[in-house]
Amino acid sequence: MARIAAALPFPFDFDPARTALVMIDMQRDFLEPGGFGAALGNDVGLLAPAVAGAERLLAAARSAGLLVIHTRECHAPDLADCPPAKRARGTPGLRIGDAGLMGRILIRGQPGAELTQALAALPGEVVIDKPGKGAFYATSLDETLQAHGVTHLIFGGVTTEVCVQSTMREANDRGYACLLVEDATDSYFPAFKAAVLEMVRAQGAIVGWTATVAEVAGSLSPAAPRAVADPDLDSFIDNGAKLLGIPLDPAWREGVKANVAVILRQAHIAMETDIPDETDPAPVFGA
Ligand code: C5J
Repeated sequence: MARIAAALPFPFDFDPARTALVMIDMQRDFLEPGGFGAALGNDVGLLAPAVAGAERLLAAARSAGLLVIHTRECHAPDLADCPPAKRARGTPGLRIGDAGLMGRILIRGQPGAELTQALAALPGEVVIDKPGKGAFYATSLDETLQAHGVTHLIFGGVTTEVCVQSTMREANDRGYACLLVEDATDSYFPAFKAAVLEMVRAQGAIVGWTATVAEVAGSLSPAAPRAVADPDLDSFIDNGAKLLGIPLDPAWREGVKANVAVILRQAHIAMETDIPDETDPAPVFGA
C-alpha cells in the first residue's frame, strides 16, 4: 500500500497495483496555437506549466509501474459521434471538423488530435478516444479499468473544469477513489481551476482528493524488478551439448555449470532483474 499523507482533505491510501494514472486530453488542439482551445479565443500558453507537471507525473507513474491511460477528445471524420448541439455551441473561430493549422479540429487521426509530443503515449499504454467531455461516456474506459482490477485513479490533464472534472465525477459515481494532481492540470481560466480544486475536496472528499506532483511521486516506489526464472542448469547444459553434438566429459560438467551460473548472474545484473539464487559462484576454468 502507498499513502499520500499531504493529500487534501485527508491522506489518500492506495494500492499502486490497483491504481491507474489517467491523463486527460493533453492534445495539441488544446495546448498549442492553431487548435480548438485557441479557436475559442484562449491563451494556450497558460497551460504550459501543466504540461511540465504532467511530464513529471507520467515519469513517476511509469517508474512505479502504474497503469497509464491517456484520453483524447476527438470525433469521427464524418462527425457521426458529434452531436450537432456540441458543434454549434459558442462562437469559436473554427468549429469541430473545420480545417485548421493542425488539420481538422478535434478529428480522430488529425495532427491536432494527437497528444502533444512531450506527453506521447509509450508502447503498451492505453489510449482512449472519447467523443464527450467525460471519458466514460461512449468509451471502453470502465471495462479497461475493471479488466486491470483498478480501484483508484490519479488524474492530470486539461482542462480542469471541463474534461478533467467531468471524468472525475463520472469515475467517482462508479466507485473509483479519485485524486486530482493540481500542478499536472490547468485551465485557461485560473479561477475555474481554483474552484474545481476546492469543489473536489469539499465536504470530506465528496468527489475526491487533491495533491501535488511531488507529493504523488514521493509516495511511489520504483516498480519491483521482475523475477526471471533461470533454467535448470543441468538440463540446460545437457540439452545444449546434445544440440551442438559435443560430448560432455563428466569431469568438465561442474566447471561448465559454474560458468553458466556466472553468465546468468551477469545477465540479471545487466537487466536489473531479481537474481533467484544469491550464491555467487566463482568462475571455474577447466577441471
Ligand atoms: C474542452 C477538454 N475544454 N478537454 N475539452 O472543451 O477539457
